[in-house]
Amino acid sequence: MTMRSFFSEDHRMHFPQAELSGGEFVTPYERPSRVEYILSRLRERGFPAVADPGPVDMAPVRRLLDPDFLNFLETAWDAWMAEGYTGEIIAMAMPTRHQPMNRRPRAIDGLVSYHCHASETAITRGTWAAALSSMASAQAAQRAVAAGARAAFALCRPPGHHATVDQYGGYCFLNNAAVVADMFTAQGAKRVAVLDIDFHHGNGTQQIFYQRADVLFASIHGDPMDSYPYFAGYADERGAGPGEGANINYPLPPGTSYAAWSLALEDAIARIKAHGAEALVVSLGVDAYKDDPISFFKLDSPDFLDCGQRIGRMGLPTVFCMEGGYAIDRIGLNTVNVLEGFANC
Ligand code: 5XA
Ligand code: ZN
Repeated sequence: MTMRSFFSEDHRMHFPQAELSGGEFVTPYERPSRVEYILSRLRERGFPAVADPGPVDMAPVRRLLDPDFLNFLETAWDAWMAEGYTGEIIAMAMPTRHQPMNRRPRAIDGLVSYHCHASETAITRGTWAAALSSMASAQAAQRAVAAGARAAFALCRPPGHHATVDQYGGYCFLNNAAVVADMFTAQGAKRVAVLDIDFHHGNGTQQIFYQRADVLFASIHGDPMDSYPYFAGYADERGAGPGEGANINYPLPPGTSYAAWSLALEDAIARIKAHGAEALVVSLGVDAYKDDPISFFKLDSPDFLDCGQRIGRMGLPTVFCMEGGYAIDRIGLNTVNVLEGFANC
């Protein structure tokens, strides 16, 4: 197995104690131990030792994301502490319809709400550092592929695909996959594709590229009528302006089997080929697994091998960015199955 993986221990700096779920505070599903299962499975299956990514390159991040948002993420904890608060940062009032949505408040509580779209996601003292380290892994994987590797795996934590140009939520702060795709185009690729196979719609990635023709975004996910993020991910969201037709959503119902899921994957693959993508970024979540505690598809572990093979047969230079997956004792197996299927096809 020759695929290289990048990973930073600094992910540990983000470990909220609580997630608001079903009206209760629970230990977050998105927790540091997730990566241990992936690391040990990579070792067991003979992947090369994971490499530390080195420092983040802020230029590609700043090129794509809102400067006020970046400043907010960097300074939110100190501002929260200065207010005298002692708990973790949790957003309470979000900008919504029927009121002007674009005013940016001064108070830290208001800023948190302005920059957040889902209150399950807490910010802690180390969140910014961890988000940067996650981005650093994604960038290191991109550099490896840009330098000629067929593929690389970024073991990103926290994940990224729900983060928009200026909002966090769904456990995501910085959109790793989007920055990687934009790095490819900035380096000269005319056309790139992002394929999101996480159970949840990649609403952040969709938003970032919605008006762009050069980056195709395809996402296979739980129907937002029934699942987070609820307000994006519908089939009629096809992109806008120059990006019209370059956004493809496959919302699928509860109980979806691999037979049905893989039909959507084949369609997405055909669209990526038709787009003429020169590089591929895969938002690799494995929460489509049948026993995932917060999802409702029925994929089984061998299905992830097959999925990896189908993606690999596209023959594109590929960066995998880790996203979700919460059946923790299977997250390693399912993730590495995708990578191994890809590598062995
Ligand atoms: O891919 N996104 C996730 O796995 C997070 C979903 C959070 C739902 N509250
Ligand atoms: Zn997910």
